[in-house]
Amino acid sequence: MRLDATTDMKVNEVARSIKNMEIRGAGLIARSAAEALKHSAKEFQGEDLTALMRKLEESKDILVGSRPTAISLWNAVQATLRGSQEATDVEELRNIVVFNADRFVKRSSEAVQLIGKFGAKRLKDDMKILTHCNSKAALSVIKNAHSRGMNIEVYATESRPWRQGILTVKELSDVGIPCTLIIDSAVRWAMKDVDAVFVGADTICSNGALINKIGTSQIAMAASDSRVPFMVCAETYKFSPRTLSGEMVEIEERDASEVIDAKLLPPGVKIRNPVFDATPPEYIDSLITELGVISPYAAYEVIVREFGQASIFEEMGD
Ligand code: RUB
Repeated sequence: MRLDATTDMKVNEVARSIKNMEIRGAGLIARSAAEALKHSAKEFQGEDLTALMRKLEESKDILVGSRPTAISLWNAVQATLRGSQEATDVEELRNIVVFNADRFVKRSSEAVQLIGKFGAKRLKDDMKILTHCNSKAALSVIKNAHSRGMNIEVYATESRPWRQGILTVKELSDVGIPCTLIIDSAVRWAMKDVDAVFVGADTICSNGALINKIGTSQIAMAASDSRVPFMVCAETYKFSPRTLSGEMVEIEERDASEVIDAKLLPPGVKIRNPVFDATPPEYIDSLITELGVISPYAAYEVIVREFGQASIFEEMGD
């Protein structure tokens, strides 16, 4: 990541916080990037339109470079800068960016609420739900069902190495939802008690595959083996137009020190720390989006509806 002293501090600060995971989860990353671009536009001094345009482009690159896997980040900056080329002066450009950023943040937050409502209709009283990592969208479903008076219990995976499962059990316990924390390797053991799995998404590919926290694909396989529905909660800005143009999703690999202190291991032992994995569409029962509950095989239609086939290839420079 390039941290540029001429780019405003807010963008650098947000990019740094995304990189070091103070800001995490694909939805929050996206909203924070939109807010950072808005701040950049608002703080710009002077009347030089080209200078503001350059500054926003630099800010976009810094933000997009902060974490590689979640398409929500890229979609958020694209949505925030949409139409900016048409601006004829600084004031107009600033207004476009502020309007777009506010709209993105509002729609994104509303989408999480709608997903909660739609998803809760798939739950019934006394169900046991398993969730992985810490997804605002997935937890929105569980909280919505609870707020409608359903008695829901949750198995939350620890999600090594960052242990986001602890955030999940705190968030759910705070609203009175009974939780059991399990280590990641206990998923298959727990599946006998589980009625449905709800997870979030970092990226939905054009073929319907899900990219989410490492271990998600093993959970999907265990769920399939036990005939437990595997549901994915994904706002439409988690769908990737880039995969439609043939790009593969880059799976982030973080520093080995997050897994274990290498000094504790015999010399020469390698450590790998992949952060996300891919779950094929055949393991996914439904995608819960703000447009409704759909099949993973409808991902292509969502991408074209949301991003427009022509504009996808224009934006990619193809
Ligand atoms: C978080 C993760 C979440 C998705 C969706 O990974 O994989 O399941 O980002 O989250 P990390 P949300 O902790 O590495 O960012 O529904 O909140 O957007």
